[in-house]
Amino acid sequence: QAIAVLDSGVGGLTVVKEVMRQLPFEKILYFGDTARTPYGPRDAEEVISFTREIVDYLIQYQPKMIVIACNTATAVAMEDIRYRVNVPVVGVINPGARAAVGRTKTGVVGVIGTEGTIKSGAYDTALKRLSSRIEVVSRACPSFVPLVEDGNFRSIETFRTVSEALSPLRDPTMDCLILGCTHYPFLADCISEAMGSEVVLINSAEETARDISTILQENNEMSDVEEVPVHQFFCSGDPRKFQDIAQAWLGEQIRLTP
Ligand code: DGN
Repeated sequence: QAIAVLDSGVGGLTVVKEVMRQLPFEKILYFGDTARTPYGPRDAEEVISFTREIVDYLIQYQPKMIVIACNTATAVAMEDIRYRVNVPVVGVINPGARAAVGRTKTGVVGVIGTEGTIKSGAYDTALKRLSSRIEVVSRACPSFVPLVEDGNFRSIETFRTVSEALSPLRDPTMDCLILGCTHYPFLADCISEAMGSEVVLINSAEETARDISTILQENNEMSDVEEVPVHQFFCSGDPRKFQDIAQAWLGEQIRLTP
């Protein structure tokens, strides 16, 4: 049985990469909704309905777990999906919040994400639930996802766009910045350069993969075959573009099912 991972596009591959590293014998089924990306500007109802459709598709493969590797969908659709399926559902917001609370010394945590994620206030809630002394500074960065979906990670224009979007966030007391969109680790070099080396970037993938591992262990569902499986990828948009980005990011050939 596989772990099903979904996102609005290529962003969830940042979580896939970490699952492959921490849990190399687990088979992954990935769905990237590249035809309907970005989810960020869409209203909650629409994101919930897209997420349901993808989950209904993936569930046919009888996965042992669903990972919503999209902050926008986690923020608005996680509870709905939990009621809909009878396998564990893992999101990316609580793991990212936990990692930030563990790392910050000043207690001032930045959060960047899509408009949908920031508007939902899901990170504020998750961070404040973990620690009442955390001060949250957040900002929506709608220009980032299209850059990533176009494979435009390191150009001068990308750096300029990132730097401009982040300039209002610069705060000398902020020591952690949560990459509250799974697309953003693709832009980590530019984000880090724009924020300065004193700001630690929090990528929720590592912590999410740890949650996945804990749940599999608790349920006694870790793969018992010590062999690297062939993962399966689906996307709703341009297959070539998806494959190029996925292979470059994961550093290996992928099997994309049309
Ligand atoms: N990767 C998604 C997220 O983490 O929010 C959404 C990106 C998007 O569709 N705008």
